[in-house]
Amino acid sequence: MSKPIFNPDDVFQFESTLGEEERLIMESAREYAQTHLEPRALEGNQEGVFHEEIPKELGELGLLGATLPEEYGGVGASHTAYGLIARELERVDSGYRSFASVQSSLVMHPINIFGTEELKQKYLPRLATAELIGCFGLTEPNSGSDPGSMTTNIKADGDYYILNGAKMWITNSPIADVAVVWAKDEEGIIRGVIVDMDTPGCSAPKIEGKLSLRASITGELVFEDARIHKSQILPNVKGLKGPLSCLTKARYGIAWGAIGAGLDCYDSALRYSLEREQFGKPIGGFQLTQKKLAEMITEITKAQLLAWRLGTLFDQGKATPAQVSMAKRNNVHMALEIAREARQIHGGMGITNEYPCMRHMMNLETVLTYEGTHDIHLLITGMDITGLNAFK
Ligand code: TGC
Ligand code: FAD
Repeated sequence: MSKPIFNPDDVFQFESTLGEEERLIMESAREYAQTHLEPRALEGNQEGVFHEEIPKELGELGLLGATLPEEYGGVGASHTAYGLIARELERVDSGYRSFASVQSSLVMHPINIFGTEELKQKYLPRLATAELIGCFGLTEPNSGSDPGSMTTNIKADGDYYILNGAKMWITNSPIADVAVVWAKDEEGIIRGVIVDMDTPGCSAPKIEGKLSLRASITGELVFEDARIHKSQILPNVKGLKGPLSCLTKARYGIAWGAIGAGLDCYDSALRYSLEREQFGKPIGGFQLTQKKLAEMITEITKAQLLAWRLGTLFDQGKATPAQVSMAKRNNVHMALEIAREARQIHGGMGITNEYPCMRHMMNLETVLTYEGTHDIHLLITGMDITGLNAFK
């Protein structure tokens, strides 16, 4: 048996199952991310700046809302292709995968599945090109893991709703043209409202001082008697399952994205271990370093097979929220552990910005927390196993 060329991206050759379009999407996302995105993402992370020209570049390549039909600006891509886009963006920096997750899964997806034809025509093609930037407002200052306790509300007033409340930790909000906002109606039922952010009474102050996801822009959403036309409501969903079903799609993308961050750390650690010599030989020649590297690539490969299978289940309409929770939790934790191990292999150099491990590690602390914390996903798995709810 001839020895295969070792490709850390594809140890078990899942890429041989990709269709031509999936492969093209993966390659174009990778080429763009490595060549054009990386320099600005690294500088943006250092300076705490989101480069506002990048969304349009992603849009031009068809990387936003890719699973949507062409008539709404998508390319009708498979969920595996969507996952591979996330992997390639997060291989560079979680901040830009975050941007794409929100635009695609948390803004375009709910408008596509819960919106009227008029709303779809009005927003989706312009979101696909990033002519419009979107954000998703679920979390509030006193309502994080328990979004059902939200207090943001809408009250009917003729042809309008009056929107009041505040959302916290909202990716993209300071630069967003449009926000998908989840609010309770007068009966206490959660509804989705599409808010044009230039409406009087709407503001989005930026959150400063983040030590994680510095290349992403995060803010609040504040609504003070904002008048939103009733045609802006998402008519086809009521209750917490509306926002949670969007999260199911975005969490799936994160399960893929984390693999990209893990691969970048592994790749850097492997190179460093072959170059750096101590005790007269490369540190990659010591058993303890090899143990770290071998365990890293094993965990990445397992995580990727999980994500790949989940993508197939999504395309068949069979993926469950509990499967997504298991994959998001496992894969993000896996990537965070790899970032820490990779940092160790780089010794003192690992704490500098010459190498990617510490930056990925800091980013992944956010990824472990948003879209459902590590422990919340464990409790979802626990409920799936036992049928007993341990949240409340
Ligand atoms: P619970 O009673 O369990 O469920 C309420 C209704 O929702 C249904 N459901 C889901 N539907 C679709 N997808 C899911 N994943 C679903 N999970 C639950 C459920 O069947 C029920 O339906 P129905 O018809 O019976 O009404 O709700 P609960 O109040 O007990 O809460 C459950 C819990 C804790 C799991 C959930 O609320 C949760 O997931 N909490 C975590 C909150 C979270 O993930 N927030 C994320 C905010 S957005 C974000 O972080 C974006 S980061 C973006 C980026 O930059 O990438
Ligand atoms: P809390 O819910 O207060 O949790 C604190 C701790 O308590 C956690 O460890 C949690 O696991 C634990 N805990 C809570 N409940 C239980 C329980 N029942 N049992 C055991 N332990 C429990 N939200 C949006 O809506 N849109 C966005 O675009 C968005 N982007 C974000 C970007 C960034 C950079 C960050 C940091 C967050 C973002 N979020 C966004 C918010 C994110 O989803 C929340 O931070 C997350 O859901 C956790 O909520 P919390 O921070 O209020 O923590």
